[in-house]
Amino acid sequence: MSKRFTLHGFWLSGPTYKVGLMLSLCGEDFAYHSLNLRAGEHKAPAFLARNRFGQVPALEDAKTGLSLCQSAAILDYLAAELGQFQGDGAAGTARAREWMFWDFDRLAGPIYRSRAQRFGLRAYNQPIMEMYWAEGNAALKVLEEALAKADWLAGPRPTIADIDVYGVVAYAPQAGFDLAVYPAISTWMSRMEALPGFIASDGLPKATRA
Ligand SMILES: N[C@@H](CCC(=O)N[C@@H](CS)C(=O)NCC(=O)O)C(=O)O
Repeated sequence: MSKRFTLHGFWLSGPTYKVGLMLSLCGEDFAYHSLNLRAGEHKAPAFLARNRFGQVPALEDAKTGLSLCQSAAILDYLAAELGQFQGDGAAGTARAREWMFWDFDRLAGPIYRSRAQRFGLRAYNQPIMEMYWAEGNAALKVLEEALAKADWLAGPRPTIADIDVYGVVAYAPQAGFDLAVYPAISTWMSRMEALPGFIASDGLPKATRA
């Protein structure tokens, strides 16, 4: 049977993982189109028609005919469409979005970029790496303080804010950040990993699947 959602992405991509994790936690089996970023498939006209920004991920929804991009916007859309992992009311929705916007503003850059450097995909100089180190730890400290006071980021239950932020913090060890010094984050990660349908960050398909 054909699937409602097709995720276009790359298995090493954190933003692709966020969307795969959301779909999986929502119990949605999805088709997957793996793009070869080295070959520039994400800049080809066929893909630019799905994502004008030329980046993975993109999500195709066969039910609405929409093709969406930007992982945080996709999580927001899925939460509304599937009625799962939403914040409570307008206030809870706004709180969840605050965390998602903060994530890409403060947390994702230093962690994803430090990881890319370690994987040999980027060649930042020492002062830039030191800046990412300081910025990454400053953001992790903010997260640690929030999670020392509450089990979840935006209300009494897990929301897309937790899924979005988890989709960055999961890569922190590969980026060289030591999560052992952040006990509240580590405990929250265990709570996330215990949710039904959880998939780990290396659990995205490595090839296209129908
Ligand atoms: N803010 C975007 C970031 C997406 C992003 O950075 N994707 C990377 C892969 S992890 C990409 O496609 N890079 C290729 C490029 O930007 O040309 C999102 O959350 O979806």
